[in-house]
Amino acid sequence: MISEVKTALAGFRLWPGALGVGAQVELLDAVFARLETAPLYRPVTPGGRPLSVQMSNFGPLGWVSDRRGYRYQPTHPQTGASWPDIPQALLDLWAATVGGPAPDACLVNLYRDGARMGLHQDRDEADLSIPVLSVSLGDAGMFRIGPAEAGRTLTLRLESGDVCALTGPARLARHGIDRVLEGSSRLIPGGGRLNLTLRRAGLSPG
Ligand code: MD6
Ligand code: FE
Repeated sequence: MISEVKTALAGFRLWPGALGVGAQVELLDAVFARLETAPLYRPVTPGGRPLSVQMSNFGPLGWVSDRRGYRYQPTHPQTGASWPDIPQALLDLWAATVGGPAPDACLVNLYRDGARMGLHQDRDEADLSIPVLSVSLGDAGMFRIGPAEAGRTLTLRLESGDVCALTGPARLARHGIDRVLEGSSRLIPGGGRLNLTLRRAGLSPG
C-alpha cells in the first residue's frame, strides 16, 4: 500500500511514489482516452492572457477560466459537451487517502514547452473544508507551497507517481509550479508533466 511521509507544513499531506509504473501507465491511458472527447485547451485569465498550462476536466464539474472569471461548470467551453467521467483509479485513490465526500471534479493540467503555474490558492470550491488531492505524472515539477497568508514557502520536487493533498490548515495554502524538469521522465509520449487534481467543487450531499 501507499505510505505517507511527514511534511513541514501542517495539513500538506504527501505520498511519494503512491502509484507504481504500471498504475501510472494505466492511469495515463485512461486520461488520454478521455482527452479525445474533452480536448486540452489553453484557458485565458480574466485579464485575457492565455495560461501556459493546457487544461481539461473530468467529472460532473470542471474548472474553467475566461474573461468572466474563474468557476466550475458542467461542460467543456469549446465543445459544449459534458466532461468525461473521472477514472475509477482516481476515485479509489481519493478513498484510500483523504476519503470523505467523493470528488465531483478532476482538473487536468498539462505542462509542455516551459509551462508553469504561478502561486495561487484553490478557493473556487463550495466547501473549503474538503481536501484537494493531486496526482503527478511524467516529468518532475518543482512545487512550491507556503501558508495562506504571507510566510516562508518550501519547495519540493514532485515526481511521476507522487500524490499530495491540501487538507485542513493547508487547504488554502499558496502553491504553484515554478518549473518542470524536461526530460526527467519517459512516461508521456512527447514529454511533459501531467497533473490531475481531484476536488469536491459543488456542495457535498447531506
Ligand atoms: C500542479 N497543482 O501540481 C499544480 N492544487 O501542477 C495544484 O495547483 C494543486 O498540487 C491543489 C492541491 C494540490 C495541488
Ligand atoms: Fe492548485
